[in-house]
Amino acid sequence: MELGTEAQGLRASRRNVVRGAAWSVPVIAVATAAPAFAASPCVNRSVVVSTSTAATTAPAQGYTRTSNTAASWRTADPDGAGTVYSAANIAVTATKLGQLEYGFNTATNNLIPYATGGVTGISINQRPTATTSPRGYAQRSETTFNFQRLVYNLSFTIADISKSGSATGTSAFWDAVWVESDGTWSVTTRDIDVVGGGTSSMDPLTPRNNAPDVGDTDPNNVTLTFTTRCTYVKLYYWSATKATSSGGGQGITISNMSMQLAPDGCV
Ligand SMILES: [Ca+2]
Ligand SMILES: [Ca+2]
Ligand SMILES: [Ca+2]
Repeated sequence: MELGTEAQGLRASRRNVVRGAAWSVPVIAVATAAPAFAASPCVNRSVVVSTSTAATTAPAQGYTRTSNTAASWRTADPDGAGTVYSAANIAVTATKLGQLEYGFNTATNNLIPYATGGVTGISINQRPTATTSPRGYAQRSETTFNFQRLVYNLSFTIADISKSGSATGTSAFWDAVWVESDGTWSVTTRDIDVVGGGTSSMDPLTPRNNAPDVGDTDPNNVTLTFTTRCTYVKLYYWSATKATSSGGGQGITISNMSMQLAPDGCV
């Protein structure tokens, strides 16, 4: 492993919390003539998104990685073989700008599934093309999750928003993330080491200056929860350090994604 790069093993050891599926209860209007057990129209149901590819029912749910720049994700079907609800497809695409390449310890491990220690998600991994490459927002990846139908109450965790080095020394990498979406969201759970609003390139989610995360046991995770429906989430990810020290590979994991889906025909 290069000096100053992040180790998957460190991230694998961190504790994380799995969010269980919370199924909506159909609302039955007692005082009306609604047939027993009939769900109200357009009642959303919750689903989680797994990176498991061991689907046993068609259409398969799970995660299919094509390359560093493309993958497809599919939720569970909210009512299984039932015909009221359908699963949602999520197209994942990545681009990069500046002197940056995909992967942090190998050039082929961007958008890799990550399912360890109770976390199911995908990792965004990148590094400078050379140790002397500049750092900062101009050298960034842009990863988009396009939901191919409206999703409600989206929630996911961005895990391992970290930096290398000491509080006062130089850093080989310094994670910084800006989250763009057509939905409204807020940070609902935040590790104490993570600062920033995450709403622009000038105010990213990032480790506070005196809290390098390498080697500690805090996960430096944040959980985002949406209060409106949305159709996409775009993550701008770069290294905020101005240093040009050796290494510089960096990664974050998008995990524990859950959402609600409307019945077919409802919006
Ligand atoms: Ca179904
Ligand atoms: Ca990281
Ligand atoms: Ca921490």
